Amino acid sequence: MLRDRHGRPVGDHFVHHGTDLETVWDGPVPHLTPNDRFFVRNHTAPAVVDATSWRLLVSGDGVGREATYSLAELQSFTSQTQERALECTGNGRRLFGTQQGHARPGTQWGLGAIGVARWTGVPLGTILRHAGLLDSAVQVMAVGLDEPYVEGGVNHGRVRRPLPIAKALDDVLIAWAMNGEPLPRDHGYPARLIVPGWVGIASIKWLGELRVTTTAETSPWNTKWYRMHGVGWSDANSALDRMPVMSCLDTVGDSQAGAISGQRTVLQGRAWAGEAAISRVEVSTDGGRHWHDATLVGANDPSCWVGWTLPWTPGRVGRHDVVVRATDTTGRRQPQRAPDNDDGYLFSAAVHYQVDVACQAAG
Ligand SMILES: Nc1nc2c(c(=O)[nH]1)N[C@H]1C(S)=C(S)[C@@H](COP(=O)(O)O)O[C@H]1N2
Ligand SMILES: [Mo]
Repeated sequence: MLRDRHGRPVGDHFVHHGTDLETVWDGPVPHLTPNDRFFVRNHTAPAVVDATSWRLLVSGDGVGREATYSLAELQSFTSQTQERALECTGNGRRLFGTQQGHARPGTQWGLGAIGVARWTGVPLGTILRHAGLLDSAVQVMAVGLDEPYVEGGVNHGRVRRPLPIAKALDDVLIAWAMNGEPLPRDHGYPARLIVPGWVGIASIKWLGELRVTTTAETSPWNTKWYRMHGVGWSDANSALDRMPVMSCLDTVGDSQAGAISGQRTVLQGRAWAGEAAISRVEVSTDGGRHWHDATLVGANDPSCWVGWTLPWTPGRVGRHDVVVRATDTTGRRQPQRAPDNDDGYLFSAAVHYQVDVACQAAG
């Protein structure tokens, strides 16, 4: 079997960006993303963890006592299984260049740095309370077991990011299973956080420690990266937590491009919105002059994605500028332009697709 320089099989339906893998679909997109098609974003190499000797350490001045948990101990608490999306903060970064004319450095993701899985685990709040969470605790620093991240000769330490206590106690899971299987190594075996609706970096993989504190601590992953930098951004408005509302077109009829003039076809896609659900998807086939309401298809749960469809009978042959935009249940609607920022985070603009309508083939 052919393998790339990171030891992964090639020809595996992913777009390879160095250590990162982007999901690509060439047809209808299933509601649940299979584990072997789920995007991968690794700062270094996946940690190699022996699950039998692995222990999760809960530490810090925000808990009554330091505690450790084996995988079997975590699994002895009442577990939950939740369908949740996981999306990289840089999802759609390539579009800052292709659609807005300001290419931004970093992994040039299209819209394939998101997936939805059924995650099984124990609520983070259950474990924090079991460890004697104090009322005065303000945050949890989740620390990964992958190798310290070194960039430009600077060692930034282990991948870690603080989570405010309110979110930690709300709907965060310490997950050990993904779509009914143990977490694959690339996705954080044996356990990771799942922080629904928030920037992907919050969902720390290969979880090693939860440092609970009564004062706010920072890490480079919420000061240097995963924060808006550039013109118009300041300390007051640049912190990142919830993901924006977003939508995409997946198929036109049976293919990704091309329909037949005069014949009815169907446009299909998905929409998602961080912690929210979707209230509306609109589609334009004339570059945004006229909009049509699409029909939402299937489950429409918060922190997940929903399908949409719209029948379409092209009125002419040639290139069409198809645009999709969604509105979420909190009233956020995708803008025409995503707010620019140096690192190309949170691309949220309505996406334009070129759809070529060919003449009907002769008999
Ligand atoms: N320990 C650790 N956790 C991590 C990362 C990492 O490199 N190391 N990457 C983060 C980022 S940026 C994202 S988008 C998600 C990706 O999760 P996935 O690879 O399972 O799709 O994991 C997050 N958790
Ligand atoms: Mo990410």
